[in-house]
Amino acid sequence: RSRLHQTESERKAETHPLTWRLKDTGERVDLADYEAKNGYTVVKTALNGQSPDDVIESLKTANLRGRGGAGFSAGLKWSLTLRGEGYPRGYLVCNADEMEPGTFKDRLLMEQQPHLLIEGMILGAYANNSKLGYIFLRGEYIEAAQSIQQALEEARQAGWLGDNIAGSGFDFDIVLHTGAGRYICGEETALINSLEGKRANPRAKPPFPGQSGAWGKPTVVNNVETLCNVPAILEHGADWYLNLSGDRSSDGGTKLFGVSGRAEKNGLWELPMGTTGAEILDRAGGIRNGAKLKAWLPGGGSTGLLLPEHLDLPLDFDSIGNAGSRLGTGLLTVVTEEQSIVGLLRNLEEFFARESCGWCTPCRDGLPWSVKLLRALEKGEGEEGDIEILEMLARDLGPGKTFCAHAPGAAMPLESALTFFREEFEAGVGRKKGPAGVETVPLGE
Ligand code: L3W
Repeated sequence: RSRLHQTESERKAETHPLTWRLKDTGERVDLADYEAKNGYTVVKTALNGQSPDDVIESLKTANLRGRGGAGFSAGLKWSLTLRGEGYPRGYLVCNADEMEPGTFKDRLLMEQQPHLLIEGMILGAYANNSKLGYIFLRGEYIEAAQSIQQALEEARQAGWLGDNIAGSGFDFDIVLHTGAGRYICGEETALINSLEGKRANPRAKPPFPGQSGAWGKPTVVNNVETLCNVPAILEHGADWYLNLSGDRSSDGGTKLFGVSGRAEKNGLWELPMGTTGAEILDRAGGIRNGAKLKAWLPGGGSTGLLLPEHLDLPLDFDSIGNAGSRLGTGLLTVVTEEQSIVGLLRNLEEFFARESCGWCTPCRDGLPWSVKLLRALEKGEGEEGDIEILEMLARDLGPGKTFCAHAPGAAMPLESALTFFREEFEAGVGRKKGPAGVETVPLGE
């Protein structure tokens, strides 16, 4: 079970839009619990009192940026969808294919609070003129699937899904679609192909899904956490939401931040956007067994490594981007001095190589090549020139060289590791065994 390390008394409706209704026991918040805490009231008021454009305007003002990792403005995405007379109604798709290494935030939301997601999707569908929504869920998330399925039944029976929702004349329902557990299905156009029953290869963009997505119709794809922010923004207002980050970040709002790897107390916290890595690590009780921090990934395996000196940066999209990495999913992976950076990269690149769809050559052939070199360097059996090839791969798998963001995501930790920890790679050249005293520990322990 995903762990939220904030008690009910710490979480308030005024400051914790995503988590204030959760129970300390981690039990699922059912419809009765959810409605008792104001659940679905904003569906009634928004669908009867606001136009779709009003909803979109609120999202834009709140500066809600995509929580899947890319940080694209949700309001802008919604405003770019084809709409109006003559256009067929499209689809709203929730990207719940959470598989980024070290990331488990959406699982908590779906297992424990599925009605918040459904409420966010109803509002999203209203704004985008969609009659049907899909939740594309990672296949291994069995408990989340049960939780969502049960919540969908409850919502239908209560009239929150179906025809004429809250007497507004708006019809909407949601289909839960479970995937087969492939990372590439989280790429929005691969997800759409998979939903259509095709092989999950990404499509070229443009056209963006908002113009031509599932079955050629306008399709909006949003991450779980992004959609879960929508009800509170409409209930309390865009300015309220923006101010939740105070002067920590101009991004506004809160974020589910988390820690995994070698911290004392791995888990999740809902904190203002712009909270620093140091504060989050502090909440996690610091590094396990008093070890020393060597590096950290700010938001999953497809983000660049940062150093201890970066811990005081505000964790938001621009600050982490300016430091040469990406906020990504905002779930930190802690790497200590005893761990091998070459081993860490070998582990990550094995994952990315395995999860490549194989559609374009640099990704299909480049990622296994990096794995081969990293395995050799880890064993101390690397050859002269291997590091230069890895540098070339990090460059040639970068943005703009491949069909989708998969290979550029894989290149990011590699490039940063070669920049910050080159001596560890050099130590693996021409030796018969790994560098003394450096232990290799896989991620995801
Ligand atoms: C209309 C335009 N729409 C961009 C839309 C686009 C998409 C969104 C972001 O993901 C991230 C990376 C990792 N008109 C538009 C437009 N859009 N320009 O905005 O697009 P983009 O291309 O910036 O990124 P992306 O390919 O959607 C890349 C993260 O994904 N990642 C993995 C994440 C995994 C999880 C998970 O397991 N939960 O999140 C891997 O790279 O952080 O930043 O909707 O259509 N002109």
